[in-house]
Amino acid sequence: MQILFHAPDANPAPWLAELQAALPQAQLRVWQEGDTAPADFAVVWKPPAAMLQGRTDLKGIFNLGAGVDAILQLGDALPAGVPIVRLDDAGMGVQMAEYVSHAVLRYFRKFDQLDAQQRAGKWRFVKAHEKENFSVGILGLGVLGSRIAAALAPFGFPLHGWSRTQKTADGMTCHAGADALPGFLAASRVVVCVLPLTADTAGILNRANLSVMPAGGYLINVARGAHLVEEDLLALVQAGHIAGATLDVFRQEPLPPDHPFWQEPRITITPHIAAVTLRADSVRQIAAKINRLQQGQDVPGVVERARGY
Ligand code: NDP
Ligand code: OXD
Repeated sequence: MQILFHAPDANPAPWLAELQAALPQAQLRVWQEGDTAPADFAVVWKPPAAMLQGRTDLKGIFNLGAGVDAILQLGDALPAGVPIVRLDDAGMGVQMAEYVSHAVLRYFRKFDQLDAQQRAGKWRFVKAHEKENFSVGILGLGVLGSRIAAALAPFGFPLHGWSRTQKTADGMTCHAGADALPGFLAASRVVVCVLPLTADTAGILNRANLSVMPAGGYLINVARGAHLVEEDLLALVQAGHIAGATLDVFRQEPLPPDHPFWQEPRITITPHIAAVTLRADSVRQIAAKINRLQQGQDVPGVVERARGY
């Protein structure tokens, strides 16, 4: 079994060693420009078109992340009929739960204000927001969105969720489809975006939609930078309708030094670290799926190309 590897931001050596240990029968190689020798599987992050074009010999392409926007933008360069398999949680769910819980609680308990008071040497009582009016809405109720909802549930915030197909979940009001978006937004004091980036969801965090949120709303975007129209958020924060935001993803990454977000204290910036790809968990998951595919069995996490996730 031949496996191609390509992950430009990672050191390939430990990946190859761990994949080899998990799949002793495999022969692994880092893909190089011009390599068209046969292969059975590819393990990739942001692959170039030349790596995958015409490779109908592949039995599966494993994406080293949950989001598949970067690979799907290769369009017709992707070999038809070859399953593209994304990471299903693989240790990202708990990281997302930690990140979003932290951001929600920080805003709810006004820790920014408390930090500023400490820096100024002030001892002053600060009341949390009122919980019954502090509803949290999650855009995207898939693998990561449902893990975030489960982490927030014990705090007792009214919870809302929005997805393409209707869900039911104890303790959460579930909204589905484009027509239900305004009702979801109007009901969500805090909006957490954990949607895949698709033609339908690009730019969804725009002025019109963010304006539907209650005054004093707060945005947490852990999905993709292109979900957010950045100048619209800035205008709404500066106008006071949106109280602030915690953003992990941006249209341009790294965020350019002259980007106005850096100068806006109500916007908290993190460098796309909400949930990182964990090597051991990912290797375990990919090896198990390769073994299943080799035996002709189905695997979870196969991307529906037409729907974009
Ligand atoms: P899933 O595919 O499991 O879940 C996607 C959810 O979004 C589903 O509930 C789906 O609805 C919903 N959805 C998709 N399109 C629409 C639409 N048009 N309208 C309404 N709902 C829609 O993805 P994951 O939870 O695993 O990951 C989500 C995203 O998180 C990734 O695509 C990636 O961009 C981002 N991510 C960011 C990371 C970071 O560090 N910042 C790390 C990992 C992921 P339905 O259930 O009905 O299909
Ligand atoms: C992912 C990411 O999609 O790291 O997994 O953003």
